[in-house]
Amino acid sequence: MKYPSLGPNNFCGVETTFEEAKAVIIPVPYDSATSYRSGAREGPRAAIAASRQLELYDLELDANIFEKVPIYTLDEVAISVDSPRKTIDNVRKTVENVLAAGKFPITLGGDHSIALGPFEAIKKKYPNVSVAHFDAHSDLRDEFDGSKYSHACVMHRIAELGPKVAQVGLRSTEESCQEYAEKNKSRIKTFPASEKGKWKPSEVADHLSQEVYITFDVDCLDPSIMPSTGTPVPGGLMWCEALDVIREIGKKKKIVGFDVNELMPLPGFHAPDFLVANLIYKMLAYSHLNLFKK
Ligand SMILES: [Mn+2]
Repeated sequence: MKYPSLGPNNFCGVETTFEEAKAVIIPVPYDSATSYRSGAREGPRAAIAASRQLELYDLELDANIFEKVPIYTLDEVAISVDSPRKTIDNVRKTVENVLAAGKFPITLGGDHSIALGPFEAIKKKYPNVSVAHFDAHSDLRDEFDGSKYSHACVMHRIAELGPKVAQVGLRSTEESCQEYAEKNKSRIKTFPASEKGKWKPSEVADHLSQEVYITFDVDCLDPSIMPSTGTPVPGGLMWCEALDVIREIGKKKKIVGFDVNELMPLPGFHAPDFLVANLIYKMLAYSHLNLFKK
């Protein structure tokens, strides 16, 4: 006798192979570079578990997103507690393999430090790539907690590789970060959460080069909808506000990969986990808008 089931334990709970996939989920259960509350290592598993409840048909795009962009979920990347750099290298190599196979990489943190891995791989393939950075924090510190690879340093590590950066939803930073941003103001542009409504999504897209990598720290969102994160800050973007920016980037530019990080699941509170599953699914669609008629 057959019982109804949620399908395999992968993103969206789908029967799929690596060969037929257009997009690949890369789970990275790592949170040793966090500065406040840890637990983001549980993020990928929680997001994947929640994603199995997604309705694959999307009302906005009038299409089954999965049918247009089949997704395959890789095994979790091996992490190292010896040094963040070793974990980041493992992530970079995995993303390089996914890119070499001609597939679209989606890296799931884990804390934000891991975003350097996919960006290094992307930058090698797309030298002129720019970065749309969604976050409550600037993450521009050169060093934190005695490490250059703290999650508070990830955007400094990315920015020093030379891309243009749009920081969206910012509301927490400190002097050295401000000085660094000011020194590099032709490349690094801030779209603070406190001024939302004053800047337009199109201005974010216009600052970026043709190829765009998105790194999305879920604490960019307001803690009322995203309490499940290690360093929450009040006054963030709401769901539709964040989607409006990503959709605009997808319309005007070519999104070449993204990561979603810093989901720290709270036991018994599943709405934020499901939000992240929805976010990934929407970002996947906005990264392939040419495949949809709407
Ligand atoms: Mn953050």
